[in-house]
Amino acid sequence: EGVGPQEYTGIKMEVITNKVENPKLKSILASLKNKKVFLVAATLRPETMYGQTNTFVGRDLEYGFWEINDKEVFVCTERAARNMAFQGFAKTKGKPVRLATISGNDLIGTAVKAPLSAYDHVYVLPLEHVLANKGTGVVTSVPSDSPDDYTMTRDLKKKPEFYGIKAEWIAKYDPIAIIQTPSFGNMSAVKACDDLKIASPKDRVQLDKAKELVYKEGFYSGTMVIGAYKGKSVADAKPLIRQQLVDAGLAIVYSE
Ligand code: A2H
Repeated sequence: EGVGPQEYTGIKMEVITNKVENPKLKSILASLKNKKVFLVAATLRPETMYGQTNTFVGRDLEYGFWEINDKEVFVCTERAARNMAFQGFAKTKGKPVRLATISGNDLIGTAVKAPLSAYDHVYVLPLEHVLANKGTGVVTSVPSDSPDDYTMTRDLKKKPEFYGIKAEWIAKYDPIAIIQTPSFGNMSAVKACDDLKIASPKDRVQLDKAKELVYKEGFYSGTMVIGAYKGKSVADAKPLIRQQLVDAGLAIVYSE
């Protein structure tokens, strides 16, 4: 990290308005009338969107509702909105327009559409180490291929009451096989976490090891086993899937 700009894909996860229960979110959505509202999740791995099981936010982070054009509102941190505004994602270049503000805590339990996922909709869940100064503050969760996502969703399934979530927001959302790898099979994060005996999302040292192993294996030796580019290498499929998402209006590309 730190060398040159990082190119992120912002995945547009539309809020399913008629499923919203949180009163604060409900009243904000009512004030936005006919606009579509998207949580925008920043990922370096757009080809893994087939395996999304949920989305993460930081409970204590502050999220803005940013007017992108007459029809669309993005939900992300102010820092990300400023970045995006300079890259053409704002009505007036460089000038983000804030329509409302909400805490991550009030986003938890929101049902959102998950582009490309086998699951019709997924839920917003809490993650402790969402960094305020990276991406959009919204992180898509792919437990099959991300050790962080796997250990966190496993813990949320085990202890929903401890985390203050409804069990149904994650209980039936199992990891989906999306990438075949030579040494970790088709659930590389699950295999690596088991091999390294990672017991908790707080086991940072081992998790960093697992992340490195899984990332190298998946990205450089992996093959897609799902979707339009099934059979292609992950490295070849990545830009094609990113473009497919952008063309469908389901993603944006931005750098920081
Ligand atoms: B990646 P880098 Cl399957 N705080 O997406 C913490 N983590 C964040 C974040 C934030 N504010 N914003 C994005 N991220 C995560 C998918 C994925 C990712 C897979 C495998 C590896 C992986 C699904 N989660 O990243 O520090 C996002 O998770 C491994 C590096 O900028 C994003 O891509 O390199 C990645 O971290 C960006 O991390």
